[in-house]
Amino acid sequence: MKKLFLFVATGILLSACLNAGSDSNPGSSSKPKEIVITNDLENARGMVPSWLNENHVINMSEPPAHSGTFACISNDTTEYSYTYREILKNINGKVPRVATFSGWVYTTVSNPNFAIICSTDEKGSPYDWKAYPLDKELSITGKWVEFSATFYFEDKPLKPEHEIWLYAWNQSKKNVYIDDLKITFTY
Ligand SMILES: [Ca+2]
Repeated sequence: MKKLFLFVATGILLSACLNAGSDSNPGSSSKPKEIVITNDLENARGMVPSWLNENHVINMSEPPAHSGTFACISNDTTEYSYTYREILKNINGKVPRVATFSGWVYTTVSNPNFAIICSTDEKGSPYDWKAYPLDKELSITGKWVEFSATFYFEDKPLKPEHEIWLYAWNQSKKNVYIDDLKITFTY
C-alpha cells in the first residue's frame, strides 16, 4: 500500500513539474486553446477591423434587431453578409483545427437557400471552400433563431499565411437577417 501511494505521489509530482515547465518556458507563452470573436453589429458602420461589407448592416425597425438597433440584411441585392476576413497568423501563432461561426438569424421565407461559408485563400487565390447549409433549420419565418456552423480543417491543412473568410450567403432572394455573430477558433 505504501509503495502504491509513493508511486501515485511521484506521478502527481512529475506531472506538476511538467506543467510548471511548459508554463514557465519563456518564449512559448501559454496560448489559449480557443479564440472567441464576438460582434453585435452595433458598431459595424464605424468599420470594425477584420470585418467587411459593413454597408449590409442596417438600422432595423421591422423586424427589430436581435440586439440593439443594427443587424445585417441579405437578399437579392446583398447576397453576401457582413464578413469576417483575416490572415490566420494575425489571429494566433498557430493555425486553427476548427472554426465555428454562430449567431442569430431571422428569415422571411421558410427553408431559404442560405448557407454559412468558410473559405480560405492562398496568396489571393482560392485554397478551400466549405458551406454549411441552414435551409433545413430555417423552417420558421418571422422569428430570431440561433444558428451554429462548424468547419473542420483536417482534410486540407491550413497555413499561417492563409486568409480566412467567414460569412453567410443568401441565394433565396428574400430578406434574411443575421445579428450577434460569434466566431470561435479552436487550436
Ligand atoms: Ca445588433
